[in-house]
Amino acid sequence: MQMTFRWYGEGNDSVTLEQIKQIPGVKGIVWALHDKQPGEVWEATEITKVQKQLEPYGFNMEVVESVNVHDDIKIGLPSRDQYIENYKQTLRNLSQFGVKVVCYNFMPVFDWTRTDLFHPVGDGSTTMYYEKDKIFEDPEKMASYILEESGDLTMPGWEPERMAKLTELFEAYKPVTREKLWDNLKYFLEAIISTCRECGIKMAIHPDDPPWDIFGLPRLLVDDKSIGRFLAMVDDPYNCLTLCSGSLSSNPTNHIADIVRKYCNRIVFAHIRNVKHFPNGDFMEVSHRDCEGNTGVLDIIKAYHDCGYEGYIRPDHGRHIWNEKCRPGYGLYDRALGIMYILGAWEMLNKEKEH
Ligand code: CS2
Ligand code: MN
Repeated sequence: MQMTFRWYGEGNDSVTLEQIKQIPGVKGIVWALHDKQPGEVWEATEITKVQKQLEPYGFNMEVVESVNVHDDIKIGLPSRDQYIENYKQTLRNLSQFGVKVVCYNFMPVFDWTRTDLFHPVGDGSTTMYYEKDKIFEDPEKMASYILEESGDLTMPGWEPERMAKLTELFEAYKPVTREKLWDNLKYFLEAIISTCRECGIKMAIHPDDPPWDIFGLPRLLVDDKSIGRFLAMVDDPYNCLTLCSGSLSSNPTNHIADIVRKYCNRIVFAHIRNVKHFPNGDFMEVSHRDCEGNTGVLDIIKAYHDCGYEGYIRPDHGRHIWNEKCRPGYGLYDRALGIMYILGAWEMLNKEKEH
């Protein structure tokens, strides 16, 4: 496996490349052009800027998270074809810079959703929390809460420009049933897959987070069965998965290590996040240490190791510790601890295999 670290770019992240360089084992930066709107072409001149920033540190830029998919593609409007053409052009431009994997999601309207971004844990740290009863009935309220909490930093999937048009967006999604959304995902993938092959870029869909419908909007990638449906729907080696352990394990009936073993040949990007469940269905994000949560982090790492996983991996959300002021889930310290935990387990498994 190849260890990576997500970085939101200069002026858009409290973490610096210099700091990331000092975390053992990190080979690549998971990056994106966060000021681009979904549907816009990422120009080579803009990508070059990121390349120049990473070069002095020797980081590769092989994984992008995310190239966001325009709502018109998800809704299935006639204008989708132009946005798909733009997406293909972005893929061509990215391939000139050695990009191998593009992580994206197909969630309607919102990316991940939490009811508390800085929930006090009791030891001085804070973490992200999902309280079922607190999930705002009014999506407008939800959006303003998230935007308020994120301050000056852009939150992917919660772009203020899109949130300003929330009522129209919800209206536009009204005719989009679950089956329509599946059709629209298939249409999108079938349209871009030959470009992916030409460019040597694997599309790696991120599961829905949380893995259930919210605000009456359907969500597709939620469990073993739906992942199986997705891979069979466009059965192509360039149609792959970002296996986000934490997103899927927010539903306690999902067994992530089993999912890893079953679909390992189509997983190209692994997100390791640990979640603790409460009996009433609420959940909280915890450190990567296995026993702190219910995700089964060690079983998952073992499953990847048994499968001979050679893809990219990164610690996903961490807590906010040691008074760090950072993006929700994306501080330096807890994710660096997560990396040491993952590498420790991995290297021990390597050793065992040698003997
Ligand atoms: C990420 C997702 O922060 C996270 O939870 O794993 O937001 C992910 O980047 C997107 O859904 C992928 O498009
Ligand atoms: Mn993730």
